[in-house]
Amino acid sequence: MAKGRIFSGIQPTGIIHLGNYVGAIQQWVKLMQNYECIYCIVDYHAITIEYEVTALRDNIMEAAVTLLACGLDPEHCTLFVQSRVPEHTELTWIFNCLSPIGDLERMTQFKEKSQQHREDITMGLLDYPVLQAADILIYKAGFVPVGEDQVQHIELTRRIARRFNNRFGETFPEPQEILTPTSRIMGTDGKTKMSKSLNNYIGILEPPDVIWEKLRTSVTDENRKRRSDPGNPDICNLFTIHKVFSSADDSARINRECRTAEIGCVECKKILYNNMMAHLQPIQQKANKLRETPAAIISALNEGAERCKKIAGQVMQEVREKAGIR
Ligand code: AQP
Repeated sequence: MAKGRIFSGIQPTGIIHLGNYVGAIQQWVKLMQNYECIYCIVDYHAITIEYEVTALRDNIMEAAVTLLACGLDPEHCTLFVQSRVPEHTELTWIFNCLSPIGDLERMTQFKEKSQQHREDITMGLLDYPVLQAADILIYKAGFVPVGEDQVQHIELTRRIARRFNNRFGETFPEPQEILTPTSRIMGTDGKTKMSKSLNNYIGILEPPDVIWEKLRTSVTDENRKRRSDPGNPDICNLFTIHKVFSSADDSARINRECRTAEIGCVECKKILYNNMMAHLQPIQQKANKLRETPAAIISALNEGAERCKKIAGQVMQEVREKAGIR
């Protein structure tokens, strides 16, 4: 018996990276065992910033390949592409009419993305979290596994659900976020959140030599200027990643030996690389195999969309009736 319904999504904006994997996808896989899980490739979110048409198509397929290779199993979860279920955008409009602009302007992601895309700040970018609220609530999902950066958007989703319920009668649950112990991975620059759209990511399907080069040049504890200086793993992004991929013994040793300068950053990175690749290589092999049968992937996505259309259609009907539409 499932403990409840889960919804989460990922944008097809580029190569899926360690942050997405550790902050969200690893958790998505585990949750399939106990929850009814709906996972979505959110292409309408991906077009809120400038994009290339052909790249978007390729990214949608690559996102599906990556998620399946990471262990999502269409027999035990629903995987689909957002735009195939138009009720997401229909519900967004209703929610727009309940959402003060000030709430949206205060969102940290909007402020950060507006800085990155100064020439191109669209309504879509501002409205991103309302669409996200509709993604979750169109399935009346109770839980949303996300990275720390998305917590503010889940809070907004709860506010939107509350506003709808107060105005039109009890309809939506107030969903809770589910965070992993490592819910924020910084980029290779050590300063900003690892992001697909920034040049600071390590893609989980990138070739081993590329991954090594990115790890080798990643920023660690910047106060450690020389090999003989002791380091501080507490402020080192790579130690955060060690705790995910390295054994408890390796992590404990690195924690100890970094503080006494017995181990240097290059050696530490080599250990991390080996442990990480032992984990990622089977995923990479599975992805290569999946790419050989694109028709099977498209068929899984189509089936997922059909299942979602049924739920979303019913919820939208209830929403229209309560809101006095038709
Ligand atoms: N650096 C991160 N650490 C932990 N979790 C992360 N997530 C993203 N980056 C990190 C989580 O991954 C899930 C999918 O993210 P998304 O594709 O919906 O959008 P995002 O958060 O905007 O991810 P990116 O990589 O930064 O994409 P772009 O650059 O296109 O905006 C979410 O659960 C997110 O929390």
